[in-house]
Amino acid sequence: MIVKVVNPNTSGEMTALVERSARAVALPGTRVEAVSPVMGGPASIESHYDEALSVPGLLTEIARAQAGDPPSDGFVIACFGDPGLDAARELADGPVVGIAEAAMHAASFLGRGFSVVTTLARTEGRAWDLAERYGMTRFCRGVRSCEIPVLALEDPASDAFAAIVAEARRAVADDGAEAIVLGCAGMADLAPRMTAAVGVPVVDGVAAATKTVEGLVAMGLRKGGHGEFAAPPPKAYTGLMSDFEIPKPDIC
Ligand code: 5HY
Repeated sequence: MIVKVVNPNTSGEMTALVERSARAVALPGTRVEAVSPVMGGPASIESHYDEALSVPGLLTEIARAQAGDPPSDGFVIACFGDPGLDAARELADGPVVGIAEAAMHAASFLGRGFSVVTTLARTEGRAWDLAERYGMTRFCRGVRSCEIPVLALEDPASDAFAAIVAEARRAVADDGAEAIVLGCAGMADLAPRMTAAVGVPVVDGVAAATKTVEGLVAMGLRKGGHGEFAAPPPKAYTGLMSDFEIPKPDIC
């Protein structure tokens, strides 16, 4: 099977990191490929504006992989806001899983409650929105941030690890968290070291989403052809968006 991991920001370093994290947990027969949008997009996603403008690039990569030879069997959206998840599910035949969705569900199997530790405070609201959307608020004890910009996670001088560990320890002490959800794809490689440092399971959403997609594909499960996630209706798109036109199906 082929699992396509799409990092919706344009950081090549972060795309390589999420690919390593996904490949580290994939089964021997699973081919994992990670991409960033060829058409471009935000260097990192730290606001609603960034997130909204990362979606066209994300959807282009889903459509490209869907039409690939061979086509990808499933998709991971490797950004903690799970941007464009519903639109991607309309486009893709195979399962599409966001890293926030997968990490929260995985953490809910590991204890009575988890806390999310993310990058900037301004993204905390989005994490709460997703916890609500996924029915995870009864498990989510807290959403915390450590004011480390996404791209600073890649900079050893930023001391990001110490700051994230400190916030996770506060989540265990003050929120009563029995598991920690990492709130950014750029933290994917920190989970094992953080689990040792914090003393509770630390969940990397990239790994959790890769295993979830792999499991769904292995069970032969994919969306039905009807309902909310049916293919988008044919429609003209104009101007700079004309490439997103949904062609009428060939009825021959
Ligand atoms: C992410 N941003 O996972 C989110 C994290 C965040 O570029 N990749 C990003 O802070 O929202």
